[in-house]
Parts: sequence; structure tokens; C-alpha cells
Amino acid sequence: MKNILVTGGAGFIGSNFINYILDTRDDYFIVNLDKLTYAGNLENLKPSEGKKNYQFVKGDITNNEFVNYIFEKFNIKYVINFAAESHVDRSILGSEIFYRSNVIGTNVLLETSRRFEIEKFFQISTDEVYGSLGSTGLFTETTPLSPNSPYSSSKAAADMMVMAFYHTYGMPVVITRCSNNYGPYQFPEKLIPLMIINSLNGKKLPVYGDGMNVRDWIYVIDHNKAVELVFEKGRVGEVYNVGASNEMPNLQIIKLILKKLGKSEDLIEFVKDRPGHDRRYAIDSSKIQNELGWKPGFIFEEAIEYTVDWYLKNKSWWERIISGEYQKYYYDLYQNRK
Ligand code: NAD
Ligand code: TDX
Repeated sequence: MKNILVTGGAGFIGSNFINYILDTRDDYFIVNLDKLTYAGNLENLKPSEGKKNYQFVKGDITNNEFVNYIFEKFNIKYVINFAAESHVDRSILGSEIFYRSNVIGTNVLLETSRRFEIEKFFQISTDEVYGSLGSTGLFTETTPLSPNSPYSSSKAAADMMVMAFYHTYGMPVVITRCSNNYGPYQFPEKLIPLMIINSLNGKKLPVYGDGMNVRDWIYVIDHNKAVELVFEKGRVGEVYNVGASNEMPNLQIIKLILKKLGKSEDLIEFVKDRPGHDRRYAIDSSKIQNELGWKPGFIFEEAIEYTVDWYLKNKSWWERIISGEYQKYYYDLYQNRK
């Protein structure tokens, strides 16, 4: 049994990771440490709740003493760090919490991991650390880091720190840098869920700038399978890019969602551009493909259809987010338990 600390496991990608892992294997014991910020939702983990190899702990990765206590209590040997403030627009409104959680938080995890001499430290990073591409070219693992937003600069700082711990202390680290994820349980402030929910509610769809910024989309389970593979077989000290070679301008995705829902394109509203808005991201994932044999399994057209259907079928999930009720779930589950 591997005792793994998964941080940020109540968020979008982390919860999908835990549900997927606990559904498919029984050799991992997962401690999910999550602060339950606005983005953390324990309702995402209903499929894993009560499983014997799963334990949720509410806590902040910046809290040194508490992180130390968790390592000791659960004999943690592995860390997979998903925890982060993750929304670019919020980082533009206020950057402090981004540097606190994403940089200081990673530092606390690294220092604790060093003291406990853990066997692997896995940093979940993002393609945004590479900055913005022009109309051609792809991000490779050797593309220089050139982040443009407070969010991406905090993720880049964390990546550099992780590599410094590898070079200085010989800590067994790995990093993945993935492109834009989509799928179930994504918080409704991100492009795809926001556009689905606004369309269903007959609300305007805010398109930043000319709507021609390009993102490279990957289904969340494909990302998580890559994480599992890198966790098991990735070479220590290495970075692996993860992407499904599925570039698309925002406007194209929005129109596709409207079509699928039978709604009018009149809902589209062009609004002021995001400051410093990166124009294009696109990932070269040949390293993980050639070295570890990973490849994306989901076809965009099918997985986006499934995703839209998921939001249609799980209206109460996102309505409880919009009403704020989801934040009471933790107390119902853990605090009021007799
Ligand atoms: P998310 O915002 O949905 O979830 C983040 C989770 O981290 C939440 O549950 C939140 O409560 C928790 N958290 C935040 N600060 C914390 C702290 N200080 N201590 C403990 N927990 C804390 O994010 P996501 O979209 O699931 O992204 C997960 C990770 O993957 C992030 O590191 C992000 O940078 C990276 N990533 C995301 C994408 C994407 O498309 N969403 C793509 C590539 C990489
Ligand atoms: O209302 C909107 N209108 C709009 O045009 C929103 C929320 C977004 N956009 C545009 C901005 C981007 O070009 O859509 C694109 C996607 O935006 P987001 O969903 O905010 O994602 P992005 O900024 O690309 O970052 C995401 O991918 C990389 C995640 O949020 C990050 O955590 C991850 O690292």
C-alpha cells in the first residue's frame, strides 16, 4: 500500500483523480488535504466517500505544523500536489493568495517532504508557465518559462522551487505541465462550465476580446491517467508535458456548446479583454508518449458531448454551487455527525 498525500483533492482535477484512482486500484491509500476554498467541493467526492483507503482532512498547505502532523499521522511517503488557486481572472483581481498558496504552500510541502524523506514529490503544473505562443509552434519541456499572469507566475515559481529541491537535496521530484482540462465537476467560473450554465439559464456568454484566443483542450480523465503513469513510471527530476493536441479558439467551443444545447448565438456578448490575455497555448506531448507510452484516449467531440450532458444531468450540483449551499456539505458530513 502506498500512502499518498493528495492536496487539493476537493477541486476539479484532484477530485476526478481520487474518484478515478479509488475506482480502478486498491494499492493506494489516499489522504486528501484540502482547505476547501470556494473552489473545493466535497460533493465531488461522493463516489469515494466511505472507502477504506480514503481519508479527507480539511487543512491549508501553508500551515507548516499541520502539514507536519499529517505526514506523521498517516506515514506519508508520496505527495501529489494539486492544491492551488487556479483561476487567472481572480489572480488579476488580487495576487496575494496565489503566491501564498501556490508558492509558500508548495514550499511547506517540499520542506516537510524533505524532513520525512519521502519517495516521490509530484508537482501538478500547467502549460501556462511557458507563456503565450504566436500562431505557430508548440510548448516543449525545454521551452523557457515565461509566465504572464500572477497565476502562471506563481505556478512557474513553484516549478522552479521543486527543481531546486531536486538539484540541491536530491529530492525525487516529477512535474507535469498539462493544457486546459474539461469534464465533470469543473467549477462554473471556468470557460466551458460557465458557458454551459449561462446558456441553460438564458444568460449572456461573456467572450473576452475577439474570442480567437486558442486553448489546447484535454479531457480530465486523460490528464489523470497521465498523472498516474508519471507517478508510477516517470523519471525523477523530469518534466512531462501533457496535452491532447486539440487546439481550438474560444469562440468555436462556445458555438459548439450553444448548438448542442439548441440555444441562439445571440447570447454571445463580446466583452473587454482579460488583461495580459495569453493568445495561444499548444502542447507537444511527444516526450510522455514516447517515453511512457501515454496517449489521450478520449475524442474531443465525444467527451465534450458527454461533459455537456453531465452538466444537464447534474443541475443540482451546480445550482448548489451558485446558491453557496455546497459549502455547508462539509459540516453536514463531518461536523454534525453524531
Ligand atoms: P481547482 O481550483 O478546481 O481546485 C483547487 C483545489 O485546491 C480546491 O479544492 C481548493 O480548495 C484547494 N486549495 C487551494 N488552496 C489551498 C491551500 N492553500 N491548501 C489546501 N488546499 C487548497 O483547480 P483545478 O482546475 O482542479 O486544478 C488543479 C491543479 O491543476 C492546479 O495546481 C492547477 O494549477 C493545475 N492545472 C489545472 C488545469 C485546468 O485546466 N484546470 C490545467 C493544468 C494544470
Ligand atoms: O468568461 C470567460 N470568457 C472567456 O472568453 C472566461 C472565464 C474565459 N474566457 C476565455 C479566457 C481564455 O482564453 O476562455 C479561455 C479559457 O479561460 P479559463 O477557463 O479561465 O482558463 P485559462 O485561463 O486558459 O486557464 C485554465 O487552463 C490552464 C485553468 O483555469 C488553469 O488553472 C490552467 O492552468
